[in-house]
Amino acid sequence: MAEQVPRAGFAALLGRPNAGKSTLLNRLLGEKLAIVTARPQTTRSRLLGILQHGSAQILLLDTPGLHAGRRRLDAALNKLVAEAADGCDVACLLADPAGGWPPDLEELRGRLAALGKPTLLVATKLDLPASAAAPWPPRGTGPDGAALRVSARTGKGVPELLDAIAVRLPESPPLYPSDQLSDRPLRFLAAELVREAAFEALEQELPYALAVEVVEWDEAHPERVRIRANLIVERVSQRRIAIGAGGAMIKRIGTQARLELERLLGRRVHLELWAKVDPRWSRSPNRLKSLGYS
Ligand SMILES: Nc1nc2c(ncn2[C@@H]2O[C@H](COP(=O)(O)OP(=O)(O)OP(=O)(O)O)[C@@H](O)[C@H]2O)c(=O)[nH]1
Ligand SMILES: [Mg+2]
Repeated sequence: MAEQVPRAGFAALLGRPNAGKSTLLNRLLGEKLAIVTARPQTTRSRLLGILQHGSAQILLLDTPGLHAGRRRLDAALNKLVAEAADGCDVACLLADPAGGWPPDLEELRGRLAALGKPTLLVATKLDLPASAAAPWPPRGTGPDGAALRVSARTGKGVPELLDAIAVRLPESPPLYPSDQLSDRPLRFLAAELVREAAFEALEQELPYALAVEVVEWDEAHPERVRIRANLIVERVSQRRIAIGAGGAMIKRIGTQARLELERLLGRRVHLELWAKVDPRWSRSPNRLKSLGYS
């Protein structure tokens, strides 16, 4: 029988880069909130998605992938992951089973167990034969985690995952207004969509060194929103790549980003993109903060 007690709380999606956390967040919400790319380390901040499931309000937290980098940005991201893990009511540890069970995830699982946190072990990418064929739950993870398999691509296993999260949340009235989708302002989501378009267009040419800031947002025109954004890179050579021959690259990024922004805002968008050099952006605590990464 369906449970009627109102519940509410935070469910963190945790895992290595590329495990499929952001894709799953979008699938669980039924909306594209988080950006997704084929390259690891796409997510750089904690992103809250708010969802009603039966009588439970699930506050889903997308997080950056756990990784061992030593740059200031890496440290800031891993701190966000640790905070999300410690602060959540239910932890979902995600891994593509085709890649095995990573030691840092096992370490995190141990820490969550010591804290007494309800933990779900979630195998992702069930639609891929290699992932579906790999054993789950991983050996040696002990009996304390409930194990599930999902595909964010097809939606298989998603209702079961939502049920499993909901029953583990504390009894509580809703914590956010029921019509709110996220805790992030549109301006931040817009900057993320531009970053996604840039990551896709630039492929491997600009590995990590790109950030986006929205510097102007003008709704004075009744029919369209005018947005000006900077692509921030660390070197002059990277700026040249981001602009491309005759401006072709930045134009391509702008066109793709504009389509996504129009979908997000439900309005026509005039997007102006500039490429800027800031050699210190990923090392400056203030900069990381103003970009929403810490
Ligand atoms: N086939 C398949 N691919 C998936 C699925 N979920 C995610 N992917 C792909 O896996 C890649 C990484 O997905 P993301 O959702 O960005 O992964 P993430 O865990 O958020 O990665 P970071 O933000 O880098 O930590 C993308 O190319 C996705 O399209 C799935 O259920 N099936
Ligand atoms: Mg992500």
